[in-house]
Amino acid sequence: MKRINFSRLSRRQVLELSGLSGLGLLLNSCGSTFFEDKVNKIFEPLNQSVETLLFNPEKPVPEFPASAIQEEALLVNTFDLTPQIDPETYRLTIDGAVNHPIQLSLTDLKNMPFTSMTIRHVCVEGWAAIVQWGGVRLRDLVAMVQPKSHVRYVYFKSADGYYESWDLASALHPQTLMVYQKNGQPLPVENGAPLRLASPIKLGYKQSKWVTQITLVNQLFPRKGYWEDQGYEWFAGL
Ligand SMILES: Nc1nc2c(c(=O)[nH]1)N[C@H]1C(S)=C(S)[C@@H](COP(=O)(O)O)O[C@H]1N2
Ligand SMILES: [Mo]
Repeated sequence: MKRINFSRLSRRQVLELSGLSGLGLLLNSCGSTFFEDKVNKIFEPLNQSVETLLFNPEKPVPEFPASAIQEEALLVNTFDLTPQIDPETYRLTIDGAVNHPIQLSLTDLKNMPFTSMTIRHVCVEGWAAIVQWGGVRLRDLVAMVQPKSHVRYVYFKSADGYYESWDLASALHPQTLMVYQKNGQPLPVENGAPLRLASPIKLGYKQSKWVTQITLVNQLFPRKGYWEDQGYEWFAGL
């Protein structure tokens, strides 16, 4: 994995990221509900605390060389209409159980540290493709909003009505990215422009396209995800 453009991080952003150091003080004091405890038991050991996961990133999955990219193999898989989003007015909202909810423009996102990865995308329908994705780490976005201690899951809302939920550990994996680039080019609209999820640790249907809102929550809602609510597995790990 390659990280560049560190110098483009503003002083304010660096301060915001480092503001996490005070997080530990706020944590583990609030009582959790019976339901939450039950859910946490079921999904253990997924439910490590947000601060543990932010400060101790999991090991990366091996990546592929650029020569392995399979340009034609990534099939467009969209359940309904393709939303057309104006990149100028687009805003990504990050909210929920956080101390500092934010709205980011595409320019804000492009000014954050850039990460590129070449990984395999696997669709449950029986096809796969090696793809290069470029964008920002979701963990950097989560760090910016300063999550509360009881955050355990992350919801993603898409402009086409798609929705998804992820466990926190997978969302904070160093190769879980919000991307605006595919195979070295600006992300095409059919693949989720202006911004989509990409990660080598989850099946294709977990990787929401056209993401407009990321919400950090302490428990799963009855609606877990577009395909999950029709019987597909929720965790969908690779
Ligand atoms: N918003 C949204 N995201 C989505 C989907 C969708 O229909 N809508 N399909 C999912 C499925 S099943 C797969 S395999 C991948 C496909 O991504 P691609 O169309 O860029 O190949 O997107 C996922 N993300
Ligand atoms: Mo898929």
